[in-house]
Amino acid sequence: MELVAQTRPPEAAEDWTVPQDWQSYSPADHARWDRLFARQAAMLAGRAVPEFLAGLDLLRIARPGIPDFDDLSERLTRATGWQVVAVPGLVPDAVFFEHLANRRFVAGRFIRTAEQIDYIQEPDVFHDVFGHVPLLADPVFADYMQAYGEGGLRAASLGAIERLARLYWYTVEFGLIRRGGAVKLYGSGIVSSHAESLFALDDPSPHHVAFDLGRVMRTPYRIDDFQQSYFVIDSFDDLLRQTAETDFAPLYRELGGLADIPPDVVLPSDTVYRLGTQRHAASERPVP
Ligand code: HBI
Ligand code: FE
Repeated sequence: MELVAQTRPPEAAEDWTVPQDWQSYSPADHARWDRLFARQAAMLAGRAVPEFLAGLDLLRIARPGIPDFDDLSERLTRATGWQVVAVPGLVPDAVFFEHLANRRFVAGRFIRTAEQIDYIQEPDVFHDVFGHVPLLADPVFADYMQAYGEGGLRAASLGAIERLARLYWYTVEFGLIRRGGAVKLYGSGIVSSHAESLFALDDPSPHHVAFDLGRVMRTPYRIDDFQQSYFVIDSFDDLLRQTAETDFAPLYRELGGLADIPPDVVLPSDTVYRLGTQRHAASERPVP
């Protein structure tokens, strides 16, 4: 699932980390962060799962400017033992998993340009810190992320990284959660995107389907447009339990004999919370 050819830049350490070099952000960089932050914070009240909003608060991510990873790590370590470390961009899968397994979240240190405000391919500091870090202050989600890293290291040796990447995609990046009779956002790819925060909940196009581990691992995803199906978990406890209690090696073997399920398809065996119209994908209009 590597998007780019990867060779370690000379300034990066063996584990691919680099200093964040916080002093080198310009006033314009901080202003772009503030603009992104203000827009998302306003829209997420009531849409994001409360644990996400609590994490923003606990970690003081609302303070003006791009967060300093050392400050952030200090607060995060007190909450759940996680740290945030800077990397130059996407890192190889094995490096990524090794950091997660050791409760280190790797974050891009660059910030998108003004032209990229609404869409970027490589994860920048806004996606990584605003999108991912708040939930790492939640003890259950924090354990899930570590378990994912450990599972990744095992999946690599079983040739199953693509399947495991689908799990990451449909939970950590684009997951929805049921809470108090409503569906809320928790996936970082959604909460860090203005347009997808609206689309995932308010647009009638996408399906909302109950999360099931094997089902999700059979579902390819798109990286160039809004998702066609979102998978809805019951709780972070349930997500952690489903993954912790599953022996992945036999599951990978079982799935090897089953066809992929296109992302616009629902199965008779699915619990469908909302059957989408799929109108957005059918219109073939790429995200601007
Ligand atoms: N590197 N910096 C960075 N961020 C990611 O989210 C990331 C990565 N490398 C690999 C990767 N994700 C994926 O392989 C896994 O989620 C499967
Ligand atoms: Fe991400």
